[in-house]
Amino acid sequence: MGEYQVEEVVEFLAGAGRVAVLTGAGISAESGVPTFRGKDGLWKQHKAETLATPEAFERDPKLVWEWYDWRRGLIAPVEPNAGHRVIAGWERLFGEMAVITQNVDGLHAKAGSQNVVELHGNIWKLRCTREGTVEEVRDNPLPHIPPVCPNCGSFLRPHIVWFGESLDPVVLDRATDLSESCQVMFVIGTSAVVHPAASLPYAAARAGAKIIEVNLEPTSLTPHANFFFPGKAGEILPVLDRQLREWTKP
Ligand code: BV8
Repeated sequence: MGEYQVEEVVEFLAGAGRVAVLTGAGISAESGVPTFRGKDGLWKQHKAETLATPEAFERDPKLVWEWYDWRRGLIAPVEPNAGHRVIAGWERLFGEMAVITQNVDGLHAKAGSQNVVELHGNIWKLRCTREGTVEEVRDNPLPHIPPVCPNCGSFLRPHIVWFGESLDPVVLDRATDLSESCQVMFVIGTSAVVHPAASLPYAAARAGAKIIEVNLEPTSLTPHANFFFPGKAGEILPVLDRQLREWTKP
């Protein structure tokens, strides 16, 4: 990691009051959660359009639930990694700090982050397709596939935003406000291809924020970032954190 870059970033971060962190599947990769578009990505085994869409659920709720139940089983034993933990610690380091995540695995909260905006929902939450009620259900595996609402008997669906579905406007507004009011936005572990999440760093930059990207490889966002740290989030974030705490030591 370029030492000069770290110095520059730390110096800038030390003065930042409002920091936003946008994360994607890459922040959970070192915890063992497969990413979506990597070489062994989740979409490889299944085409997103065959599973993560309302049409797929309409057509075959059992198949869609088998995929989500399998993913819940993958995620259940998983622990947050050093990257999640550094981000959680930054809530006590910066004046205002928020995590905006595309991930549905709940690992930021498990690592201790309190201020988390889940753009695409949460794999542990189920929503009644008729009443719209949302419950957290941790059963793993689910006793019945597809699960049905105990109140009205309608199918329950994952409380997750599928392709072709709009994000919850309240959630998107909050994420947009955080992006447009921060002085620094970290963009960590995302291929930056899924909208509207991928547009948030541009909104932040337009509002004057510095963009710091951490990813194994460059993305379409990289040319627009002020700093790019190539490598694993679980290795890079602890180094940045140590230097930052050194720098800001009273
Ligand atoms: C919507 C839930 C209005 C499912 C997901 C504008 C332009 C272009 C397209 C569109 C647009 N507006 C809408 C669209 C269509 C679509 C879209 O964006 N398609 C893309 C693919 C082109 N968007 C939508 O449909 C959205 N809805 O806009 O509503 C509307 C309505 C109707 C018609 C049109 C518009 C809804 C999007 C939400 C979809 N749901 N997830 C589930 O999880 O089961 S998206 C899915 O992709 C996941 O949530 C995931 O988080 C997200 C993004 O992927 P990433 O997180 O970035 O993961 P990925 O594997 O791709 O990349 C991992 C990265 O990490 C890589 O870069 C890798 O290098 C890096 N990495 C790996 N290891 C590490 C690492 N980095 C650091 N350290 C490591 N160790």
